Amino acid sequence: MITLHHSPNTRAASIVWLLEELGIPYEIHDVDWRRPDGTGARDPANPHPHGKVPALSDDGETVFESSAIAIYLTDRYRTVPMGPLPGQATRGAYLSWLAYRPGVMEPALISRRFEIKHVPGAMGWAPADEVEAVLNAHLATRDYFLGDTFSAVDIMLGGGLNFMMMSKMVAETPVLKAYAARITDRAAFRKMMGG
Ligand SMILES: N[C@@H](CCC(=O)N[C@@H](CS)C(=O)NCC(=O)O)C(=O)O
Repeated sequence: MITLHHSPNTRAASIVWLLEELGIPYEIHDVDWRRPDGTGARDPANPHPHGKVPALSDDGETVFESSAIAIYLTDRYRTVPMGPLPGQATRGAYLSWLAYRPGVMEPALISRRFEIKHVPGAMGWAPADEVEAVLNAHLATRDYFLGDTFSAVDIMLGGGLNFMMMSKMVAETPVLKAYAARITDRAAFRKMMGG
């Protein structure tokens, strides 16, 4: 049985959305975590090495980092194909955009939010305005990150983008607004939101 170490209103929501899209059984294990307002604490019942959420346990294996969890689940569970397998078309794009969320998009936009200066060449991510331009240009010519097909990238990266747009960390453009409406008009998204 899959156990998702989780807390409401965190990045763990993306994994709930993905599990709902896959339609596989899972248990939610709510844990405490260190919140930005200084409340909460690492929970010894959470197997994540930094006490972060999400973390996932499955068949005695622990997976942490949202993108790694997404790859693990979409490779292993094919009830509904939610991402290309090795050797299939768009696998490279799939891995690239999954890595882009924690490696580029989040650090760029969160740094800008906290007014941390971007040092070109030294930081592993790109300036926030450049990230916004890349995302807008990519989504201007396709419905989903991988083209015509909704995939786990639209949950992990697209869901994060939607959240950042709602939090005013990303400028709302007609392209991003239409994309966000497209990816959130889904039963699994509504279930994750508690509807
Ligand atoms: N890179 C991680 C980030 C996970 C993360 O930072 N989660 C937050 C909640 S949204 C957390 O658990 N923070 C607690 C802490 O930093 O100790 C991922 O993508 O899964």
